[in-house]
Amino acid sequence: MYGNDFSPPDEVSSGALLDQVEAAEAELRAAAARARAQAGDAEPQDHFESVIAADQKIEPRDWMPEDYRRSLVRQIAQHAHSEIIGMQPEGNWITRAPSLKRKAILLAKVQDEAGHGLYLYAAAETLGVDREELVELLLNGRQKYSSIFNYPTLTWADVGAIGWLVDGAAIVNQVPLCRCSYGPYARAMIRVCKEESFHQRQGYEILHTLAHGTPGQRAMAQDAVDRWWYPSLAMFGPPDADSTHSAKSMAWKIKRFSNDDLRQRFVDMCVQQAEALGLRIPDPDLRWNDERQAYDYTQPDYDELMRVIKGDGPCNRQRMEHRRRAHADGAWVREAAAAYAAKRAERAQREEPVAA
Ligand code: FAQ
Repeated sequence: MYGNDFSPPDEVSSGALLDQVEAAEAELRAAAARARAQAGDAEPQDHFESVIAADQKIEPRDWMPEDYRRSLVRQIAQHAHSEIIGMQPEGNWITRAPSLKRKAILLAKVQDEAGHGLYLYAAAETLGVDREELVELLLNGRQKYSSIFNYPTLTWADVGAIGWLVDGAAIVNQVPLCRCSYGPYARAMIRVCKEESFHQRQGYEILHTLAHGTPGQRAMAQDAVDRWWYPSLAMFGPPDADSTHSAKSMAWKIKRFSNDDLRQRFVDMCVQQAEALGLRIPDPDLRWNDERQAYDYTQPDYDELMRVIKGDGPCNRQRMEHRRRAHADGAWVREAAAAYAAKRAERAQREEPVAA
């Protein structure tokens, strides 16, 4: 079948299918309640804790503490906003990519980031919040997005450095989130991580090509790595001692590793990759520590991280202005989609078969 060459699903039968899904969900809820009663932990809090202790998933239909729900909404929304705002630094290079092939790859990558935003907003919505509400919180500055997207992309090599370092850091951070205790977030992360791996490779390949090109291209690649290294280390958040959410998030198995543990893992991974690229990591104190079996390295400037998070980075204003403008420009699309959905719902109601 090609394009529109298929008949639309029969609305009555899709209604019946949804009824079947609803009935199956109700049966699952009842089965879960029976299992709890049999196990003797009829209290929802006990059930929640036993699910977490057994490394199982909390699902939207399950009872969960309000704090757990709120913490997930905060993290997932911030993550979703990051994917959407994160389209800007690289989107800036789509029209200037050096070849048709590079342009096509970059277009696909930036579109993937939009898709990640959508999976994540959808995961957040299973927690009883509305996407519109979350977007509003971003636009009025009450929710954040990752600090990394407040740095400028000055040359084509920055697209390579973002792929290698920023997507690389995102993978190190997000692979453990595939085992997060909240089912919809964990499942969204599996798909996101698969796509991020491709993103990282394309960045690495851009840098590899530049690093093995003319002296000018090589210098451009090194300059990009010099500028993106420390902001990438800062992506993992404040040091453990200053991390406000880590203790709770780790007890709830939302986060599986601390900010510093993931940062270390990232540094250890990058050293060999930089050698293979033939590029230098801009840290004179980077050296292998035999005792710790890990690299010693210079920490990023956490005061700078806090300034950027609070809105005072090189591109914060520009990023938010662009997002507000894009949101306003898209108003007619949202209105049209809502009108169409209302029309379909009205028609489905009119045609709904009367129950016998
Ligand atoms: N930027 O107590 P913690 C990507 C905030 S996606 C901004 O340690 P937590 C893909 C934190 O929210 C990148 N804010 O917090 C891509 C909290 O403030 P709050 C995004 C930061 O949650 C690639 C406060 O500081 N990834 O790159 C940052 O336990 C290329 C205290 O911190 C995710 O969101 C920061 N760097 O740990 C797309 C992953 N760090 O909320 C396009 C999911 C900390 O109390 C192109 N998130 N803060 O006001 C996480 O894993 C966690 O939320 C952390 C922070 C690790 C980011």
